[in-house]
Amino acid sequence: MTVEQAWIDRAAGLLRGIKRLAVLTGAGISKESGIPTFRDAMEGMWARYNPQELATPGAFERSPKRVWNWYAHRREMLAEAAPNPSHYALAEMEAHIPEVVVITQNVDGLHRAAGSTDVIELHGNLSRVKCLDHCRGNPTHIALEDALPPENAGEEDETPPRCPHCGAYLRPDVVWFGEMLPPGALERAAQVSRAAEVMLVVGTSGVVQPAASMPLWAARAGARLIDVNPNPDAISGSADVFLQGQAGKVLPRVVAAL
Ligand code: BV8
Repeated sequence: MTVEQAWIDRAAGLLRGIKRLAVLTGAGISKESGIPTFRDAMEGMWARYNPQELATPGAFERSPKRVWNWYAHRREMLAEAAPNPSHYALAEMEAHIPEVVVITQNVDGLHRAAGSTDVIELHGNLSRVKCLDHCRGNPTHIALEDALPPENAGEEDETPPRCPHCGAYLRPDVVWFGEMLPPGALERAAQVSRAAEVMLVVGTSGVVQPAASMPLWAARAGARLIDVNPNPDAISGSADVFLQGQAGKVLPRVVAAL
């Protein structure tokens, strides 16, 4: 489905001449980089798990090595992934709009890789691991090559790699369901949402909180909303412009029309 040029022009019209743009992105923007969204059925050995059951502190407590392996698998997929035209289009917007802040739910680091200079990672970053016990402060980041090896390697109760300082398990530096968002990230994302003249929402189902409330905070403070998604999502109905299409096809056209 190709979005009518009139709608592209309408979105570009809302963006032209503004000073402050907030962008909220979700897993959908990375789909064209080959990274499955949370809604996609998980492939292969992970097909029988629901991400929301694996991305929790309880899952890690019950099966630390399984959860560790799931994130190791995702890190391997990420190693093959590159930013797609939608990531580059957002980076290019910085040439047209003085302040562009990308607030992302994604943990893949692709916005910075594409050149966006102001990115708030609400849910952490898959490429970083940290000590489960925050033994040198929260977070205590550990380079994987410095980790102590798993205990009981090859056994049923094999552990994840461990912290070289205290021996606790390592865990991915991401925000699990039921965990607080990084304090600085949430506060700044709320402030940026409320100060924005336009919020551009890309590739999110608008389900996961508190990220999903940010377009509401922006609109209540007077921002116009543009939503980009091939499917209607929880935000489409309240958007000033809903561009129903793939971000990698739509966003470059919006930038070209600026
Ligand atoms: C918290 C890191 C305080 C891990 C993730 C109300 C208030 C506060 C909390 C809650 C609340 N209600 C419920 C909660 C609890 C929970 C929550 O939101 N649950 C949901 C399921 C209802 N929230 C939390 O726990 C948060 N913590 O609030 O702390 C607290 C603490 C305790 C108790 C209460 C409150 C923490 C949430 C963070 C979870 N971690 N990621 C990891 O990645 O492993 S979230 C995870 O889900 C990813 O970040 C991912 O981004 C997100 C899924 O959402 P989307 O990004 O939207 O992706 P999704 O797959 O859903 O949709 C993709 C969209 O893309 C689709 O619409 C599709 O159509 C579209 N698309 C597809 N292709 C394209 C496309 N779009 C554009 N172009 C394309 N080509």
